[in-house]
Amino acid sequence: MDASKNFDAIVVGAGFGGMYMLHRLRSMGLTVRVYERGGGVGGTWYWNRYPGARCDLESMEYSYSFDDRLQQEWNWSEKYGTQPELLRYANHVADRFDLRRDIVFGTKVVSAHRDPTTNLWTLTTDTGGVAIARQLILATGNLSTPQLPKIAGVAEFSGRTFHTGRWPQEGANFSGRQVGIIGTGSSAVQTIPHVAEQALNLTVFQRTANFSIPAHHGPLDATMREAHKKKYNEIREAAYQTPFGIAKYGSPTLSAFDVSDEDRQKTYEDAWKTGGQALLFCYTDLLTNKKSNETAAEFVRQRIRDTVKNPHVAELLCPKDHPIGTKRLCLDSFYFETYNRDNVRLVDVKETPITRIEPNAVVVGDNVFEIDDLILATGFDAMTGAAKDIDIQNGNGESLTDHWAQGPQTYLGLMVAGFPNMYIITGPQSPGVKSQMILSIEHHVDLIACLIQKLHDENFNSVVPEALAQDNWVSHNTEVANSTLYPAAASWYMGANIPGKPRIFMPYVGGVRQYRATCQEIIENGWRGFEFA
Ligand code: N01
Repeated sequence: MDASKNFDAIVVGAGFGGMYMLHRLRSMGLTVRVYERGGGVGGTWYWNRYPGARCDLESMEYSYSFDDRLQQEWNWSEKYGTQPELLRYANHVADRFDLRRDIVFGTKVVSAHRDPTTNLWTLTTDTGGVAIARQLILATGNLSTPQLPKIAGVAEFSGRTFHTGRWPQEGANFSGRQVGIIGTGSSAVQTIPHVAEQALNLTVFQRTANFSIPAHHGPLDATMREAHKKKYNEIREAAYQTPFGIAKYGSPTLSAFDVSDEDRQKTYEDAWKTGGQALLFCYTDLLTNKKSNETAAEFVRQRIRDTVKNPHVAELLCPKDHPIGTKRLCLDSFYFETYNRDNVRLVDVKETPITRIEPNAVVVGDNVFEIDDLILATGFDAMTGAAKDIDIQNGNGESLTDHWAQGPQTYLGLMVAGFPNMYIITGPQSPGVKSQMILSIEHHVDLIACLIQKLHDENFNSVVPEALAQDNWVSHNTEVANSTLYPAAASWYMGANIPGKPRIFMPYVGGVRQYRATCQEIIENGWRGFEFA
């Protein structure tokens, strides 16, 4: 066997998860190969280059904590990291820890087959490469497989077509162009104000109105930044003690109905002025009690009506079919204001869906909207798309796609029963997407590293979750979700945005604090639910 093809571990993906996993495994003395489909590191921030792309969590929190010198020396320039700055950060980390020498870029992993006799995984790539390793780590991301809408004629559109999640590296200029955009999720909400400023005109095709809160971006005050750095360790630990892993948003103590209407209104107004996700953290029961939720939802609808001058357009932009926060709350900069521009029009495609796309137009019923460019802000096959895109076979006659036919099943979002030595960073049934992503990534990478270290230390060949432990965890995940309002929305959390995808609520919403405590308790009980062989 060619020695250069053999590694202790293979990591798929060089986003924030894959990068830290590589660093962590290498520091344990393991040989590691990382495959990355993109031409560089950064994952989400490599691909999502659409105008206005930014993180919706503040940069001082949305950053690595594993290396104190890194967090002390890096200076974020803005409150919310812009895509270019986040990508610079990813590249800085790659340089600083000399990560690139173990990453093969521009290469998609096509298959991963396990040999049950040797317990080794063999991977093949779209460039004809083959690599073998005992440990396989999927750092493939939760929002990395763009979803193209199944609309008649979309492939025959003769102008330029963009997907927000595959934006061209060289950018795009829309000056003098008639642009159409399909979708009004987080990506569209950030893209629309920027394109509207450039384009001759912009037509927004909206199926579902979304709640959005002003981000109030701005430069990061150097004094505040330095003060934050001084307390970094404290703040990072405080984040673990909150439901969503964000120190800034602690745990509320009052129900929305513990206070008077006036006090509640004042609290919402303050949260609106703060911007960001603050509004969702005003009361304990906003995501569990429909009536409480409605108080926050109506507050936001009223802000939309105050902002958008045309009452008909304002009403179309008011979300009424899902509780606020049950779809990812969008953060924007002048999104609703954009609808006051003369060159922007909103087309409701809920009542009458898009009929077809013609080479130079989008047709909705009897109306033909001529466009030169089409932007698809139509989202992703979230949480399972990227893993299922690889032909993963466990060597006992089962593929991951078969195993997940009724929806994803994992133990702690970390491993899958029947698939030994295969780990997922922030997989389904983990808090990942419902938390500060980098915090959850670091937690998972550390757990995976501990498991692998245990295999080495105790001369085990493999680790796999017990089927019963997995079943119980999946049921618990569903029970927790059903005790909230989350399942009330047809969201990507539910797989509802992909025709035919099983509807199962995928993220763990019991909170970061509870999740970490559960993991800790499992470890203290000899990694209960894991089988070592
Ligand atoms: O995707 P989405 P996204 N006809 O799935 C519409 C993260 N993120 O890329 O709701 C008409 O939310 C679809 O309509 P509907 C964040 O977690 C973070 O915007 O299905 N419309 C919806 O409006 C976010 O939640 C940041 O009825 C069609 C839109 O397309 C996640 O990524 C920034 C359609 C898709 O919205 C995904 O966000 C960006 C059709 N045939 C993203 N098909 C930040 O950190 C789809 N749609 C700030």
